[in-house]
Amino acid sequence: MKDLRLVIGNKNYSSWSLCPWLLLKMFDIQFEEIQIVLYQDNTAEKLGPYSPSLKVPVLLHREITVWDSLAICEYISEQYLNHGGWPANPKRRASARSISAEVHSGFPTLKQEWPMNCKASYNLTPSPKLSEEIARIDAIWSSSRRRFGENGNYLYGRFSIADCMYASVAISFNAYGADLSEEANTYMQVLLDNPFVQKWIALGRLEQEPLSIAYSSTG
Ligand SMILES: N[C@@H](CCC(=O)N[C@@H](CS)C(=O)NCC(=O)O)C(=O)O
Repeated sequence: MKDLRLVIGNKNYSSWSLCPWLLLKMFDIQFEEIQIVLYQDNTAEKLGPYSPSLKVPVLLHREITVWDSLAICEYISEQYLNHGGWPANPKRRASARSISAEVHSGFPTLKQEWPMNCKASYNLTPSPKLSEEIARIDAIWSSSRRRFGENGNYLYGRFSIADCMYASVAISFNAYGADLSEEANTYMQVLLDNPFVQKWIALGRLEQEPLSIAYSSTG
């Protein structure tokens, strides 16, 4: 058994599982992946031994359990990356933490109306509320790229936890056909071209669980 284990849900639907999974992959941290199929009759029973919240993701590190995507990313950054999961500069770090918290706690319409689905390919007109949320995310991406992105292609130049937190949004925007500014669209494409995001999408597409079950909860 590996020192570090990450419990995740269906790759096709579990947007929050993608965040710490991507961080671990990007920083080449070895871990064992435990996948639990969500929204089945026995899902709670299977999650019970691992997850106090009965949700995924959950990180198991020796006797320590960390649940909730952002808390897990923080823990990985602290324990394995010497805090390098965030930008080193305090101003950039504050911004990265703010936009990560914003997507973690916000954008309820996006999560409800355009949940991550690696198999989806639509061109949908968003509702007015969803359009507002898309515009806000577009502004976050464009402004971070413009102000802080000079040393690379990610929001703060080099890859950070903020990119992990927005990876599933890129998958949704691409899947449902969000109309973005050029800057935001370029960044979305950077996330979609990331080899580990591509791997996640490819594996998600192979999963067979029916949509009707997975759509019973936002994820
Ligand atoms: N705030 C939590 C949300 C976790 C969450 O809602 N996970 C979904 C899958 S992405 C889940 O476990 N759903 C199972 C359920 O609600 O029964 C996080 O960021 O980790």
